Amino acid sequence: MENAAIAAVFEEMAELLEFRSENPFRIRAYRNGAKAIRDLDESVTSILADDTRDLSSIPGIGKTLLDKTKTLVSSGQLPQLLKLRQEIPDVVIQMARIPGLGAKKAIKLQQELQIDSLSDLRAACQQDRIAKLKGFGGKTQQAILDGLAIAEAAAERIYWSQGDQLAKAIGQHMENCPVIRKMAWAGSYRRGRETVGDLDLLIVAEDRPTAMDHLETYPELSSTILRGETKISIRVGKAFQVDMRAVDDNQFGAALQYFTGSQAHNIHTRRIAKENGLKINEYGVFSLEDNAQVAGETEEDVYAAIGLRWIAPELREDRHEFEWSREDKLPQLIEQKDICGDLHMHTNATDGAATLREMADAAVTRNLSYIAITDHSQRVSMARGLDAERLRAQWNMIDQVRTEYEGRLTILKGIECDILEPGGMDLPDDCLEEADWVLASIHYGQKQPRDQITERLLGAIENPWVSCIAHPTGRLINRRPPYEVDMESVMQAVKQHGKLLELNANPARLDLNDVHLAAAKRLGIPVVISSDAHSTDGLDVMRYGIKQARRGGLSREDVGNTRPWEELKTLVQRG
Ligand code: DGT
Ligand code: CA
Ligand code: CA
Ligand code: ZN
Repeated sequence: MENAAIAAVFEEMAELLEFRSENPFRIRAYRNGAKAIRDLDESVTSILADDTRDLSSIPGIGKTLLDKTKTLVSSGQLPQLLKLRQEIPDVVIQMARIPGLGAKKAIKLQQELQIDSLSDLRAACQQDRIAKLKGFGGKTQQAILDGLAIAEAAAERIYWSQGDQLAKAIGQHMENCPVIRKMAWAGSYRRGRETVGDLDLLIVAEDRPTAMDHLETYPELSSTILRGETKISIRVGKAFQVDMRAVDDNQFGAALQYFTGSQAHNIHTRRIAKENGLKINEYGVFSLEDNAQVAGETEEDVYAAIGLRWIAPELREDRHEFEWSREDKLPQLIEQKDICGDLHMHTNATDGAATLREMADAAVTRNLSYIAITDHSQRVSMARGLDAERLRAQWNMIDQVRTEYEGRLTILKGIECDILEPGGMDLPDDCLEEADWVLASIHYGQKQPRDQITERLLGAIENPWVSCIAHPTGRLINRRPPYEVDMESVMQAVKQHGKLLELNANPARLDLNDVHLAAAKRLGIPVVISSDAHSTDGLDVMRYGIKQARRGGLSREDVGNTRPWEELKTLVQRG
């Protein structure tokens, strides 16, 4: 058994005994023993095996710990630990990690109020039951509530869109700081990951303490976690962490490259550097021979120094970017300005907030040349989904409105038609046939087995009038996993039947994900990026879809709605 493993067992013993408010000397004995063993540069196992040696002569390890260590090394287990783990429920350990609570109080709460989960704990606070408990009081109750929020928020990754809002607000605040000469966001936010764990800001400043002071005056700041000479970490709002690092001008590119990550990408760049007799880190690229700096000021220089073309941050996940960069095959990634239409949006005929004309005006303002109105079909009763009659009435209205927008905007007759639980479409074929654009999607029966969901999707793909599958996996980021579905078969069928796949740009959906998008591209399936807007402002989520598409490596050509409608229409096989 490794020393580290033995030390970890003693550490856990100490923690659990602490939960039980055991004798502090006993707790400390375990802690000291854990540290002694962790820091020991010889193997405890071999010392025990050597008759001439005495483990208990090592400071920190007394007679009791010697016996425990022997048991542990010979059997791989410590019965006392197993027993303690059974006695102390998980929720107590979770509660004890909440700032402002701690072990003793956690145990007391669990025992006296029968708290079984963190949501029980929150409820107890809200019902004022904790304030009434002996030894707690109103202040402690409030501290627990605050601590709960921090513990929960710190565990959650926020949507990229929320990270973006925060980054823009902090960026604006920092622009008013006169000592800052350069500033850039790095990390997962820059890579456009669908969720962001924390934000990473890099700056070049004439006076670092002043720049840090300025960050600390950010109005939403709730606390400073740590502050050193080059790095400061703060909490913003409920608990979100923002790191800011100050670097030298001639290291800026190297730092930006390093702190953009991903870690897997960085490990790969280090390997390439080494193969070229170079060393790469957050300070620059250096010659292994004489340590001279070869690059560092810009990212382009840094990549060039190790024989690579600059790689867009969205691609830096150590997937295919290195081979593409080496072979000069990096895709020219899609940009917002390439988009000319939006083929998924709702009006107040169903669950949207705006009228048909308001949506059309909003689309014109956003320089789109065509939109499809795709309200829900009847199965979605909660949204007052359209039956064939109401749908045809909407299309009549579109016929009238169309003339008003001639030469400015093409309004397509569309529908987001549900794929029913037993399979089949929610509206008859003769109705779907009259549409310009038919989205098929699943909103019910999402927990069905994989085969059944796959069959439903295949059925929709085979329907002659369906144009595109909307939000193909049904996932909601942080809230609902994708349904079980054989995406391989779905994509094959989409390809075979000449249909399209949607990338739903809603920041909570971003469905398809980056990996599926890369697969669609490989198979030559055109992807349509759509807002799924339920209001005029909802059209603006398009840019989150663009980010996701870039992570999937999509170029302009890979995306259907970068083409005029007349051209896009020919990509869809209908009838
Ligand atoms: P996040 O914050 O969880 O959404 O993801 P990142 O990628 O922003 O991760 P973060 O904030 O921990 O660090 C930012 C970047 O810094 C990361 O992508 C790569 C780089 N980095 C940080 N720590 C290490 C490390 O120990 N080794 C290497 N190679 N790179 C690191
Ligand atoms: Ca980060
Ligand atoms: Ca970070
Ligand atoms: Zn929709």
